[in-house]
Amino acid sequence: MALDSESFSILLDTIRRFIQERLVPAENHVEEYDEVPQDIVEEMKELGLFGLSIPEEYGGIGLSMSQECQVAFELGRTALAFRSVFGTNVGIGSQGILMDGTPAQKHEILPRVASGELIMSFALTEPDAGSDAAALKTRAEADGDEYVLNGTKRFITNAPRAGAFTLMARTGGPGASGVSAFIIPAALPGLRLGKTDKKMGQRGTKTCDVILENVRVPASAIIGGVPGQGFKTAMKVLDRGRLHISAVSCGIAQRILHESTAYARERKQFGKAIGEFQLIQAMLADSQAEMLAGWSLVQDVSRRFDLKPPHMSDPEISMQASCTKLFCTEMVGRVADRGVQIHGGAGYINEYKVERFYRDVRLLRLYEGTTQIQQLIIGRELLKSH
Ligand code: COS
Repeated sequence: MALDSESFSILLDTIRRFIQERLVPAENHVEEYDEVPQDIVEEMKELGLFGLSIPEEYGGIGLSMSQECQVAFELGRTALAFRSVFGTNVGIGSQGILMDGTPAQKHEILPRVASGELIMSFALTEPDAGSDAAALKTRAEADGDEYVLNGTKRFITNAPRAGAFTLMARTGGPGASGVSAFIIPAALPGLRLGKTDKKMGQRGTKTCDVILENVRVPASAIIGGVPGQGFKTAMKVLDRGRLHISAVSCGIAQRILHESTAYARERKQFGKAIGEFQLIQAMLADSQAEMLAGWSLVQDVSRRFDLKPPHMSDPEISMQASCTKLFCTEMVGRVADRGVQIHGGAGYINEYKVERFYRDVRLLRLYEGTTQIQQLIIGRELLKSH
């Protein structure tokens, strides 16, 4: 699956223009009011952004992974809250259904996801199960041809906006093989949301708890209709998500470099622009080199990802996706830190964009698997295969 190269290049130009003309000017609004304006959300729907990764047969644009990463790079060049509005529809919220869903599930859900009519969110994390995802406790008890769900999901991105969840719950015994993935409509009796979380950064993105108390769904709500497959579905979804997040990391690194270079050119000390000092140039140069290394890695691994069937997992590619996330998210942390350093005292003031980007990028090293989880996946695979 991929968009032909001519249409893709037109799409990329359109998205670049939309970012420059509509999103960048709205960054201060998002920071101040902690929300993405609704007129911008409507424009995102018209542009097809909610359906970037959904195949054309379900009403989406049908980008390949490497094309999606190029779009994610562009979206990284503005406040990360904008991407988050449709990020779960493009990635972790929808891809489990696309990879492992039944034909009926795909036909029912994906066209609404692609149009943006339905916001899908991904509910894996719990109060006692984060990195150790297979330890999740939310129970789904079989009752005739229904399941009854009880438990709490935590830090769920887009839950306050979601119309439905791809939600992992335990239908069997302990460990990964006891987990099933469900499609859970948000409006069901017994499902409620916690208070919206107050976060360090990424103002305008919304996360909260999802609490399930005797929520009933038909057995047909299990993705693919087969219990016990949900952990693998979640892992496959995260493999792709980690590449997407890596591309976003490179995009925001590029933006921070842009802000830092502009400041270094303008700001004068000791009678000249600070950019003329080699110690400032060294910081800019390190950031540029590292950003380029990260972006090359994303492009290479996303192309490899596209060579395998999208619903199949390949331990080598999973390992490479983890290498990419590890490198790119750590890289943008360093780039943001240097960005603040180049700005001096101004870098600590909210009016300058690097202050908020510094806070925003901190999350990239945490969600969709911490750096330490990526190290663990890479280490395990090396020991298995060498
Ligand atoms: N694709 C497909 N299947 C996978 C997979 C992948 N990427 N990774 C693991 N699996 C399969 C394994 O092959 C295994 O299947 P079998 O039992 O048939 O052999 C099963 O899933 C269990 O895998 P494993 O034994 O490796 O599970 P662990 O509990 O040891 O944990 C980690 C694996 C730590 C890698 C996993 O829990 C993880 O990624 N944690 C981080 C979760 C995360 O990213 N959370 C962020 C929240 S979402 S924003």
